[in-house]
Amino acid sequence: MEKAYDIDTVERKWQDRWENEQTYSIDNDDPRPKYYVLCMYPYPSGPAHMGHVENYTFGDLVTRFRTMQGYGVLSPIGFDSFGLPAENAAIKGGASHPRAFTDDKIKELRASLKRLGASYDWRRIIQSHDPSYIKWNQTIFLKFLEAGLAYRKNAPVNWCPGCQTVLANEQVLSDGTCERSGDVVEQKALEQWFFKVTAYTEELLQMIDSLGWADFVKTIQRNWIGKSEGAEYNLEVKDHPGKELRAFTTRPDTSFGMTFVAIAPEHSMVADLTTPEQKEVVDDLLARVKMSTELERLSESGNLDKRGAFTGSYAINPFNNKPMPIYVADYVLGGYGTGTIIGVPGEDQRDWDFAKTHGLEIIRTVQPPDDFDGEAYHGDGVMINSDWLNGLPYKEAVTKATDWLEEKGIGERQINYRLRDWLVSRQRYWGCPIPVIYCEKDGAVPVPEDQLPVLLPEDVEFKPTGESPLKFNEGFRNTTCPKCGGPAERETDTLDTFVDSSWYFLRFCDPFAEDKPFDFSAVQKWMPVDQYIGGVEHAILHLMYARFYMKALADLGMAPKELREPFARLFNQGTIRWQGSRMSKSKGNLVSPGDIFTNEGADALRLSIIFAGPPEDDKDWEDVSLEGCARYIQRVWRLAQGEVATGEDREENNDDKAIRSDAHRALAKVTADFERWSFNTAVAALMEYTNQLYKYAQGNPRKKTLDEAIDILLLALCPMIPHVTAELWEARHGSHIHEQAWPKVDESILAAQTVTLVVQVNGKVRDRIEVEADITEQAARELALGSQKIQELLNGAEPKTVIVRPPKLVNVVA
Ligand code: ANZ
Repeated sequence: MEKAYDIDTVERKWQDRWENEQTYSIDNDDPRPKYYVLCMYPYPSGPAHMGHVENYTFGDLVTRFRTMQGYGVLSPIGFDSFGLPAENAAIKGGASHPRAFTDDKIKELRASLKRLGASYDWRRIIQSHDPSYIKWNQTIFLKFLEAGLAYRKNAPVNWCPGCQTVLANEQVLSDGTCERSGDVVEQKALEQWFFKVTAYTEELLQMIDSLGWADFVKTIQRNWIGKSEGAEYNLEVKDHPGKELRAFTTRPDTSFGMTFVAIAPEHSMVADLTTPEQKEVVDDLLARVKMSTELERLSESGNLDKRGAFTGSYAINPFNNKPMPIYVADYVLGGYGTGTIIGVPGEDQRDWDFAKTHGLEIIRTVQPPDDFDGEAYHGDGVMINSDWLNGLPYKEAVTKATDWLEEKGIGERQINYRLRDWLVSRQRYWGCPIPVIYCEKDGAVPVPEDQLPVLLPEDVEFKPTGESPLKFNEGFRNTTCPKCGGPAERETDTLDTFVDSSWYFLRFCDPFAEDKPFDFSAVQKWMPVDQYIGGVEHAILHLMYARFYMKALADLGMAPKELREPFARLFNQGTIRWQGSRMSKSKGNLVSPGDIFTNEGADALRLSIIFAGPPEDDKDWEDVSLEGCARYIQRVWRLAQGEVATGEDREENNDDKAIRSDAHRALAKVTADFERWSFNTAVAALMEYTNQLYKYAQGNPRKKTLDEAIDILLLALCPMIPHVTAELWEARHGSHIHEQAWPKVDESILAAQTVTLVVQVNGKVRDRIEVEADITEQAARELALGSQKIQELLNGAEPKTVIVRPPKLVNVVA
């Protein structure tokens, strides 16, 4: 492809200029209406990959578009720079130190974001590992601690008996053994730090409705919170008066179908209920459960036979006073509900499977449709086999059964949530130190604020022991108690990196503040984020934690109290794949943006990704038409440089009117498409318009019309291809396109409801006429045949056939 201009030089020229002139820097007292665009700040893993390119291209498009619309746009960038990969690189010898590794990667990523043409307020850069960020991260931790939102408790961790240490999940192999010693990893309870997310469960749930997020993300959030309404009730243990189990169920109506009871392996009564004869099988099961993860336990596959053991005891079903065998079953979780379930195989599939393998009876209590068989029935229906509930629709039976439990004093209505508090401590080096000191006399003492930040020591042994490397650094660990001055030890765990990303969007509002995490007025000015952009992999944890932080900070008086939600609108882009699979170095299918920047250019790459499909869809690299987009940009160049035509000064004719109408229609469509994140259709509309414009230019264009039409094209394209449009605009006007206003659509043109009627002679387009959208067939024929151009072409001859398709086409066969 012959290049009309030197892409690399032009793009770099503008990138330097945007950086030097701080085109997208914005002050907090900017008078324009505010708009806050934020792409999830990246983990610095080296030069940008295609995922980054997509994410930051969309963000940049929105930034430039909103700026042209007259908003004062805050568009910051930073780096989520703590985390495992940097530490692992140091462990594996790929880097001298996590800090050196991280700083290098940041440099590389920063350079490629600049080379992509992404424009930020570079003054506002935040890095999670900067002392200034650590300081405020720790200050917030201490505020949480003071308010009871941070606390310490025993929690199960992976424990390797061979190495005598804690392992991260990543260090446990899929067969449940330690990656180093090969020993079977156990679950062991250790003291850990938590954030009390559950203090906000209901608000986190209620406010989901108010968010401008995709429905599926809202559903993921709702399911994660997992509110379920049901009942808890007591079941007496047979032959042990006074001994009771308590079960949680969302379907008390099914109680007459109960054929067993199951308790979690962690249930406090397991040993108590297990008879001597059953001790061996129960112990066996407990040993196996110790090795499995919660996910494995909840999965519906696997050998169910091995997953339950009879305790030898029975519980009395209060609904019919029949004895039910009590099992220990791994699919009952210790941390949910009461850790005891009623086994109702007729309506619950896992209970069905369990009953089948253990030879337990199955009694249906909701009448399934006639042809239904072979599995549990979850649908609607009326009650059967249920004594005084028979004949009721099941929903009414739920209420009646619950009322009965409450009247008899056997049970109560109960709401349960799946959401758990957030375990924030990590036995890792490359993270934010937890600012707590342990003293024999005073216990856990917060580090005084004037001693913050607590920074990481540099000289640390990274070799994995499973325990925090900080533990072995005497200089860091040993300190004095801030209260009594006696010898004390620092906390050696560090904070989960999700802590860092839970409030960085607030710090962006005021990264310059030295004496506080951020100024209230700055946050009041910019928050909430108007458009948040990021991958769907963050649909649960990051978004939930950030929402929790916002509420907690507001309640602690650290953020404006009316600010409850951080992200007003959220967009989750799809991923770019290679023949259906993930692009990765190990698969050798990585397409490097770096080469494309120098060959086809950042503009072509940006445009081709925008054009490849709806932004939310996954795309395959094969569908990205880089070459096509590069060629398109060359065409725009030739057109705007006057290589096709410059036009002449004359009165406006029908052709001019038609192209002007095309321009404003395209502009109206692009504006609307940008608003609704339909970027690919905006590109399609502009490409079609460019074709019309090219043809117009090749005819007999009028200078004034051609100029306006090209200007509209450049302005509409510039959020997507910012470099080439800036270069062309400068050549045409001597000014900076990124300081121009978004062009106004001439509403009178749209209001006229006219369309372009294309007149072809023998299949070739010979004329275009603006007509009313509701033109009749007869009128269209007369107009077309009466056109001066067509008359000249026909030169008096009678056309053979005239095909009329109002309002868009008349085809004359001569
Ligand atoms: C009988 C029943 C019949 C149930 C039926 C469901 C459907 P959600 O809705 O997610 O809250 N359950 C209770 N505690 C459990 C635990 N600790 N571990 C595993 N499962 C537990 O789920 C509540 C339902 O999950 C409860 O209602 C119980 O099964 C089970 F047609 O009781 B159900």
